[in-house]
Amino acid sequence: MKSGKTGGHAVVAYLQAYGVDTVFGIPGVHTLDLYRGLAEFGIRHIGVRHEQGAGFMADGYARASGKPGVCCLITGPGLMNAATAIGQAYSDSMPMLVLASVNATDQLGKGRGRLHEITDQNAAIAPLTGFARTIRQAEELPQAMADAYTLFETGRPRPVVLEFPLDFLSAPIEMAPLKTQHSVRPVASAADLDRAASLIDGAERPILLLGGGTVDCATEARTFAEKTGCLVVTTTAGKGVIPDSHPASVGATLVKPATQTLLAEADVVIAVGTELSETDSWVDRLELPGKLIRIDLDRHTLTRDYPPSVGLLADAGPTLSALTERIKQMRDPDLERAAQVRAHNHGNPDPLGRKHMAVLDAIRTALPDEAMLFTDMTQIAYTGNHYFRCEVPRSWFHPNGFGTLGYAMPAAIGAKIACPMRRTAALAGDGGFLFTVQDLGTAVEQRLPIPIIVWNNDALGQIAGDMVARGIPEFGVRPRNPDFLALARAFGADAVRPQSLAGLSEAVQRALSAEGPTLIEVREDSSYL
Ligand SMILES: Cc1ncc(C[n+]2csc(CCOP(=O)(O)OP(=O)(O)O)c2C)c(N)n1
Ligand SMILES: [Mg+2]
Repeated sequence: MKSGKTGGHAVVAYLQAYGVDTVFGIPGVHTLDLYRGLAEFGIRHIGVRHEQGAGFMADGYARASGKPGVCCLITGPGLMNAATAIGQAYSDSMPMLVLASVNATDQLGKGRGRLHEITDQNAAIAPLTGFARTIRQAEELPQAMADAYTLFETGRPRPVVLEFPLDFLSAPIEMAPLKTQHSVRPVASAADLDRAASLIDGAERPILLLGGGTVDCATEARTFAEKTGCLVVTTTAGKGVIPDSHPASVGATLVKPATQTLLAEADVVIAVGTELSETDSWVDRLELPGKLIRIDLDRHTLTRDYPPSVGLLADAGPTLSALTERIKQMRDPDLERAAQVRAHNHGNPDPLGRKHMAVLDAIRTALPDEAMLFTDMTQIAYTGNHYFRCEVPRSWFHPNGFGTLGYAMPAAIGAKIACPMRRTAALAGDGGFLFTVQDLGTAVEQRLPIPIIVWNNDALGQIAGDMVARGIPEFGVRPRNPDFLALARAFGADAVRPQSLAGLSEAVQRALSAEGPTLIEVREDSSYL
């Protein structure tokens, strides 16, 4: 070994060259040489109890910081355990770099029953990624990393899986000088910007619709909205890009009929960084009879399902600014119409919705505007998706597209690790929480002051309701629950069951400055709700 370095070192050297300082994972015999590199380069390693947690943590890390979250996983079961979380990141356009080992080059595809073997690991994971690639020699590494970061930084971000055969990881190599590469995002042509601006100038009832692709351009979006007199709607992923307290905002209410009518009445809709998918509106197709201007970094998303009158393949922030400059006259927004829509959207909740709102209000009171709340697939989060008040982007997080149970707590852990100064909380149902309960171990170990609010109805409540609505008797929707407080304490976490809404706010506040995580159980049948 001339340089004393191996393939594993080269991989980690590249991580460092791209600014990675934290990796989520769990070591195994197949990743020893990667871990040798991680240890030598002093990269922070966050240990998990199950690889799905590593995936969700990397997702939370990315969602909070905008930087790719990185996982280090063993061949076969390690990577497959993280597949669900990789799918969630794919669905919600999160940058994630997954480094996995794979069997030795001369064993690939042979099905000989080698340890951790999948006959074609790359094929098993590829559909959940932007791309998945096998790196057989050191010379392939710079291009693979450059391709990954080009996707993360200039396209619609998706997870990237790089798999490294065991013989590559352990082989001695001559370390070549590291070559990193950063690309620029596409820019709209002046002619297309002019066409879009003239449609907007001619509009009488314009609407700005902001998706998850706009979380880093709150200022540009607001300036554009205020000059054009647009009323503003966001998707769940775009929550907070325009403050919910802004008088022209109707919030993240794409699921609400009054907002859908508002869009149907618009003569121009400017949809930015959104794929307008089923899970954004929960209707098969939004009615958008007016002119549609779309801005997106992804060529396919730009035209899919809702072909635009003008499609701008470009970065959201600079494009909104370029359009703002071209707009000829200031227009006043129809604030009365916005107020009407807001009143319709949040009036007359059903009894369960009322309980959700009371609990969400109590949580909101305890959180500063810039806190981050990670939510799971639970009914209270579905209410919160449109009801919870957000003033800044990257403050409400939900596993939108893939809809994965077990997301909230590990994603909150990853986010808190990415942004330790931002207060961070998780909200999960009793069913969803148990999917990834073991990640409490990581939260305790890392001493993360995260309130984990468990909304407990002792049921897979949404599914029970769906069954009843379809005339199916409840079946398989009342699993026996553990004692959540005892369970949390067994991991070394604090645990409380508040006795009032004020007590809930206090418990959340206390948990935000505790020495470690606190499980806060809120029962749907609490007498105070
Ligand atoms: C991984 C995964 N498995 C199954 C589902 C289907 N599913 C969606 S919501 C839900 C019920 C979750 O129960 P809980 O977390 O207690 O929330 P509640 O609906 O009771 O508020 C189920 C089983 C899913 N979304 N994800
Ligand atoms: Mg439940």
